[in-house]
Amino acid sequence: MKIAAIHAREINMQLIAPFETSFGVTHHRRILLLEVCSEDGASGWGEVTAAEGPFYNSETTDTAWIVLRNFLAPLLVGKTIETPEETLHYMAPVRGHEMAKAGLECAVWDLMAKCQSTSLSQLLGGTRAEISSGVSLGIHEDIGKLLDRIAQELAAGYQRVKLKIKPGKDVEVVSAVRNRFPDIALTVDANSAYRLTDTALLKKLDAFNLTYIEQPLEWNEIYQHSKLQRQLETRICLDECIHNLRDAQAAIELGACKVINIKLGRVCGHAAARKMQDYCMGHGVPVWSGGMLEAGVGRAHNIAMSSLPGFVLPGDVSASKRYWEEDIIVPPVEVSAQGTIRVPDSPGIGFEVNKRRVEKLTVREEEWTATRSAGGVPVGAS
Ligand code: OSB
Ligand code: MG
Repeated sequence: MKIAAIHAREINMQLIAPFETSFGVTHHRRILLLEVCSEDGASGWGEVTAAEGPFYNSETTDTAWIVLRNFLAPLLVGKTIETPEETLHYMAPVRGHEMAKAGLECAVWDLMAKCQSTSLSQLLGGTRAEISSGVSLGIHEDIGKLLDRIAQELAAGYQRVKLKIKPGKDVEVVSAVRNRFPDIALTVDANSAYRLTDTALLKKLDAFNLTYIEQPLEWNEIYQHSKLQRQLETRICLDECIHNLRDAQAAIELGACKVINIKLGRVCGHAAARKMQDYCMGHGVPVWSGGMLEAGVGRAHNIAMSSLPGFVLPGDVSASKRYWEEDIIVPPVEVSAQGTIRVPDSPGIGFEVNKRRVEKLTVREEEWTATRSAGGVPVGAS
């Protein structure tokens, strides 16, 4: 299959409610959508999960656009691809920029699946017809409102609740939630807000029977987590500092975590995610799908990934309506009363991209073709 063009669009979308983490508040999203087109007119969709600012990781919507436009697209357009795994190989000269690469890699997987008239889940080797869904709840000023919100999510069927925490919004909040909901599957996510010197405070969380504590320490630091894990009863789940299979291997060997959150964007796409979950499964480390406040395309890719056998814990992949007035895919992602999402079996990601809605939300678009990139990597090209 020859990649003829890449159509890039930036869409802007308002979140239904602001989402607060230890590193900031998000009100609206600036999302890059990538449509990879083959010579014969078929296309596949990917979503770049970089955030607006470099506060979760170092990428942003704008850095992804530049790197895609000037470096990644030229490496891919005009190439003939037999298997989706080759996509990463072509993009290998570019270091880092995992989320930008993943946007393209995921689009190629969708395209390949469509060309083979098979579902993305099936092409990946997924084994689940439905996946388990949990919710990630932002930091709330008011504990009463947080408790009400949790009650509402549990009533909707969600199987696990994850609370964002930060210094000053931790033990007291978790204690109140545990008191009110003694039996629910409960986790916390610090997004790197603590240091090893906070060990005594973090040990207090051992009292609340949490399924895990997500990314308590530095975003780029595995070793410190191994020191912390030795002192905690609660399992550590790493998110920010796992970028590839080697990071996962190092973290597991060092005892830095006992659970891993896999995000397609952070690990460079489906091929890498699949290898990681396989390795983790072989080492008794449960994994689950994280989320990055994705629109429908990213959400659909997360669902397909979560159908792989290593994804044994509920993910942060929840219903479209928790985020958006109207999603960009049809049908929107829906969650059953049992807290599950059905894995589509129609071709590709299994959801239709609502082009009319996408057009309405688009603030910039460009098409990158082979002609423009003829001559290889246009370093510094504009
Ligand atoms: O750490 O998992 C995270 C959102 C933005 C950046 C980082 C994270 C998150 C979430 C939200 O937890 C997950 C979601 O509902 O998409
Ligand atoms: Mg996280």
